[in-house]
Amino acid sequence: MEEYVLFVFSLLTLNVIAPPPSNKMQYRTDYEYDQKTNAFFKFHIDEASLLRAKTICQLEGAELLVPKSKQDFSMAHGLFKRYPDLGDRVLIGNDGQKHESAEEDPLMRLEPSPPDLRLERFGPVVYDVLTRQGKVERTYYYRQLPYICKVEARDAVYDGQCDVYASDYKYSESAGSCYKVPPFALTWNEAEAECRGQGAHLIILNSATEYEAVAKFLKTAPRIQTAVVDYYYLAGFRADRLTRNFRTIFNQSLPEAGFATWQEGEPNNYDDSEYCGALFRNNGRYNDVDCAANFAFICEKEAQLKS
Ligand SMILES: *[C@@H]1O[C@H](CO)[C@@H](O)[C@H](O)[C@H]1NC(C)=O
Ligand SMILES: [Ca+2]
Ligand SMILES: [Ca+2]
Repeated sequence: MEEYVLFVFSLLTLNVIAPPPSNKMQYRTDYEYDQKTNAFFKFHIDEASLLRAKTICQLEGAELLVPKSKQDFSMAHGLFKRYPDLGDRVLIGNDGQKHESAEEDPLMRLEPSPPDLRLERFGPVVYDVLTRQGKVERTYYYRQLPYICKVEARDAVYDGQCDVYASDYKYSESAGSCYKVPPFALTWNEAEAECRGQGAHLIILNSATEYEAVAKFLKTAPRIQTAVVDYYYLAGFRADRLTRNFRTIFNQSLPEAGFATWQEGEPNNYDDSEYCGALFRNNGRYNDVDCAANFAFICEKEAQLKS
């Protein structure tokens, strides 16, 4: 007992004096830690409207960057530097301060209004941008821009049982895995990247037991409004373009993975455009769907073994 107490004590002391490098702060694999701000950042080089940028940051458990401190500006500057070709402005959140208007860029007015501009209906679209030179400017013309998400270390969620950097994963004891339907629809490639970002992967059924657990999970799974149809969920397998052999993201055939039951009449490769895997909401069976269409998807992470 004394030895045990001593052991724990020395561990604690060690931790206080010098945290080992393996203990370094971690969030989603696509976020990076900055010690000076004690926060995680992600530079989204894909261009988005203000509404979409805010939404995506939130879905990633973060917020659209509102640069406040010197360290925020210096971090943003560092992120900018990695993309010399990117352009000179990123979208940022409104800090409530007054800022000079950005110089008018005549090109902006030629761009068509995006569909989700209609959602931003509370007055004129006014937003702040951060320039490469570190200046905050106010803009009145609509334009899609890259953006930066930030989450404070204390707000960066880690689910220890499911070993993922996200909340709301449902643990299934019989399957030994955790599942989540993120609240937005994506293409197959984007969905797989999003699951990976959380530390998970697109779902793969590995046994009849897991199939049953997932069929049950699907009965209460959310329907995603932005999906082209709301009764499929993307899964972690796809077909080779030439052979149409389906393999999982871990390069197993479906029988090797442990479950290979298709819905009746599937895979039908409708319109020769269905090369990606999905499962039916009503019974969990497999279907082939269009890789480029936006569908809901299920991320899976094998649960941590309890010690
Ligand atoms: C996947 O597995 C197949 C069959 O075992 C093999 O021929 C192929 O090289 C593998 N692909 C990758 C990317 O490892
Ligand atoms: Ca699985
Ligand atoms: Ca199909």
